[in-house]
Amino acid sequence: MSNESLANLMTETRRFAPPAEVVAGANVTAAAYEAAAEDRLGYWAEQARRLSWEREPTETLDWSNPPFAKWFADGRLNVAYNCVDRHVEAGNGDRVAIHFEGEPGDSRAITYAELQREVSQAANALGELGVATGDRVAIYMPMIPEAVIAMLACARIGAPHSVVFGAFSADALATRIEDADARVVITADGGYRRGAPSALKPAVDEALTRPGAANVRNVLVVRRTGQDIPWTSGRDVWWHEAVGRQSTEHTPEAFDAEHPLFILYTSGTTGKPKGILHTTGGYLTQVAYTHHAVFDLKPETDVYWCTADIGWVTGHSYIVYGPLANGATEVLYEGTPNTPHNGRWWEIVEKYGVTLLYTAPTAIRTCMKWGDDIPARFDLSSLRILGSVGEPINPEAWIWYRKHIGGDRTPVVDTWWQTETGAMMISPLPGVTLAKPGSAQTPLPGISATVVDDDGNEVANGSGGYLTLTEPWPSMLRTIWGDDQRFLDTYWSRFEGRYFAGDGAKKDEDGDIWLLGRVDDVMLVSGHNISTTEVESALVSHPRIAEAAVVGATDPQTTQAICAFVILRGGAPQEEGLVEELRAHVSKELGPIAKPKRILAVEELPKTRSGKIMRRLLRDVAENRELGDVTTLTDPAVMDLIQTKLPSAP
Ligand code: 6R9
Repeated sequence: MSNESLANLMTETRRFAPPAEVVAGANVTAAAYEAAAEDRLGYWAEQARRLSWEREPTETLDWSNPPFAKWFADGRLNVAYNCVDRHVEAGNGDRVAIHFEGEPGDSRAITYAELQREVSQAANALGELGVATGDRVAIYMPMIPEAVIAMLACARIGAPHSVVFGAFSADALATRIEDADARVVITADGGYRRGAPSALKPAVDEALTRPGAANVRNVLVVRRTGQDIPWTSGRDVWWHEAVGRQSTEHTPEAFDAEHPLFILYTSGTTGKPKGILHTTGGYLTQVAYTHHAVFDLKPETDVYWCTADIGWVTGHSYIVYGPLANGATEVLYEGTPNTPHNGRWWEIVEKYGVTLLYTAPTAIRTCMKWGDDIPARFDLSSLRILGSVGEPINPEAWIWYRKHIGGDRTPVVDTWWQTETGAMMISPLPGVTLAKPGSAQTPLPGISATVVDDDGNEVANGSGGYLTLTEPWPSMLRTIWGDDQRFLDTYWSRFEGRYFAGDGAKKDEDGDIWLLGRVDDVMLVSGHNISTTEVESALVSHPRIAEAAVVGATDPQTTQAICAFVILRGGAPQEEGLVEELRAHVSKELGPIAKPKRILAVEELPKTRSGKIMRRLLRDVAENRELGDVTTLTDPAVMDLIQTKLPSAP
């Protein structure tokens, strides 16, 4: 974005007031914004009191060595105690913490009292395997309760975990084990995906043949599928044996608020993955607070479900730490949304009476593609708040989500945040905000964010630029594991004294924030910077389009030409004249400058496991280049499919 700030093309005028019953009982009201504006640090100090501290902090923020922050530095606490034991001590041991639903249909309800026993056993087992405070543990698991238990057991003994997506390759796992210098790996024989057992353990075995993984002493293996797996005796240990025989009691030790809690790797577009480091007190404060505020959680009555994988930061913050710190009852689902049928998610909502649902735009658009009749077969009337995270949610997908899942009654909260921010940063509040489909709208109370131009000056309302965070926040990343310099270069060098998020954004006439996608994805067309998100949203607002991915491909006349890959609603066949109609539609919605030069109908788009479209691969296709790294794709075969669709001439 060097020539001109982002063009501000899209206008969306629909508005949705919060429902009266949510307003009436809201956990957080408009007064919170005022309180936080008046005394930001005081506000966070108050939120920290949601937690049980062994030693209450007297200091809120130490910003004496920016951007290396210390929050609540003289406080001491144990994360697992906060997420489990204190709820049992408060008399809620019989409350279900986790309703586990396996993909094959097996299910298991785990109360807080049971969770306490199992986490204690796992903590004892890790101790027996010689895992000491500060040692790193890699977790490579399917979406089963033991994954959550393993994370909490690590937190309990102060051993930072590094969770690696179960779908990542042995290579990706090896790099992450090596970078964090993990001592133990926790895994499973396999998990169920798409109706079949899918092995995990062989990838661990392969990863551990690499020299960088030489410090791994033990592999703790959960038996989930019962499939045959290779076994290295002396090194490999069964979970049910090593954990099963332990005492169900374990005394949690308190750690400093800045004790490392976890490392989570995020793969930028270039370079080796960055190990994002999160610590204890500030992180837990902000995940607990935001989950309470944005989902308006009532732990006695709500049933919460976040569909993310625990290998993604959303799983860390909003399956494990936020909801459990708040004593929530939540659903944990192992499998895919279409196994054994396209209505599986909605069946689960009906079965458990889910009231709060948190998912990603990619999933919503996939459900749009499958058709409105599928959710209509289930009773979704228990739902009261719907959340979205991971990508900008196109206004049409937002409307569909509210209407077909939320019965045209529930607020939709579009939550912007990152692995690096640890917790939600920009989001409506369900009992306060007049909602605008497609906008994350307002920094949460206590959060300071704005949109700036190339020179770092705040843009006027109605203009676009770069999203920056202007004040430190409790759950901020503390550094990149082992690479302080890269931490400074990546996030703190672009704008003096501010955190650069890497996202384009605009402020509308009311000052509300609209996210416009990664800055790397912004297109330059005849001197205008145009956001991929806006063109995609315009395409998705056409009744025939379920999903769209837009990239700028090098073009001799216009620098870049807009190239769109679209998935048709209800599938092919593609009617004659559709491409022209779509181009005209975008032109009408956004103006002629945003009209795609090429539009290609495809069956699938390349996505990461967290549901983000990998536009750089589509750019490779559009520019007839060899494909870059595809290892973080959910399904690398998608790229072959797309390439066979490519007509030889534009
Ligand atoms: C939580 C998570 C972070 C990037 C972020 C942005 C995109 C996430 C969004 C959103 C628009 C939202 N993103 N939520 N864009 N609206 N509500 O996704 O973390 O995997 O690190 O990705 O995702 O581009 O910078 P992470």
